[in-house]
Amino acid sequence: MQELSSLVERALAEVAACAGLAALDEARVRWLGKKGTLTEQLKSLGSLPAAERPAAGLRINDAKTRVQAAIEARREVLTREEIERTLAAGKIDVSLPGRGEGRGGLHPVTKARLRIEALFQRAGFEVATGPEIEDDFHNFEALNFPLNHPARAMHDTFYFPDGKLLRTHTSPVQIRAMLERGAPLAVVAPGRVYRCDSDMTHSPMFHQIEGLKVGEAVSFANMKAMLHGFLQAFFEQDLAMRLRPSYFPFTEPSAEVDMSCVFCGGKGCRTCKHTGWLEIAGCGMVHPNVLMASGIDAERYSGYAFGMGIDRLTMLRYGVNDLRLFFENDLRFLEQFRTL
Ligand code: 2NL
Repeated sequence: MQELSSLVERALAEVAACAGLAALDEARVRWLGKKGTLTEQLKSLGSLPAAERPAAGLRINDAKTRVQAAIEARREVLTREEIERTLAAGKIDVSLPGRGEGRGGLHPVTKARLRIEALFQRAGFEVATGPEIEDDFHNFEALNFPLNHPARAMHDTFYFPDGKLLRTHTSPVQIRAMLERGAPLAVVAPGRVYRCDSDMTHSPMFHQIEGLKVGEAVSFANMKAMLHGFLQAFFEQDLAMRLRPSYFPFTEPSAEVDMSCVFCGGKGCRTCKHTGWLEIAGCGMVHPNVLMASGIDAERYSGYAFGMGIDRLTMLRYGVNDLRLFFENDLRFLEQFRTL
């Protein structure tokens, strides 16, 4: 009896002295574990005379319960202390000054578009815009894509259930301009266009600018001079330009526009795949069917048209080598184009 109460005293003192949860658990094992001091006391009951066993058993169990309760109480205190410590370590001082607000700036694609628009405006073109959700007539039919024409497949189109579609080029804006204003006419149509295409160099949404000039004596030579002048102004350098025969349903004749590589000057490098040339636009004389579908007398008027990708022009002008940078809106990237 004397021995048991002094054991309990020692156990309670040890528990009270435990400074951490690990130490407390060690104390628990030492006193109440399988081979713990109090457990051993219970095991030694067998050596007592049978008459004394029930009373002794009760006392030992009472001792275990007291030690157990002390351990639980201590565990609660230590746990709370640990939570307080964790909270204090992770404390956020909400009165600290912030990192500052970024000043923002125009996206490089926007900067390039505005530059392109300004150059064409200086050459007498008006800027026209139109809806991104279009119908088959303005996106295809008026542009001389007959129904089931294979060229429609070239334009991996996003369709809505009602038959409407996301425009695959900004040509429909120019069709609308011709229908609304008639000839003569000179417009550029910049904007977002959509094609079901996505990889390292193709985004399903990209930016295009198309141009259209319709008048009584608008020629292929006029188009060639205007495109060459535009490219030299946009890149602020003397550039060679060449036209290669091509095919579009909405122009005849049609051509691809190449310019001498802005990085190597035509000597050959990675950007131009060692050809010295960069493919930069498509162009041609507006097909008479397109003029007629747009309410313009194709006997009296002729026109040229062209289209180019703004994203690619932006990459070449600012030396951006990865299209994905345009879509991440990483301020460290965008900051490099800030001019203010
Ligand atoms: C390209 C080729 C081109 C046109 C777009 C056009 C518009 C009308 C009538 C006739 Cl309303 N043509 N646009 C003409 C030739 C080429 O774009 O490679 N674009 C990125």
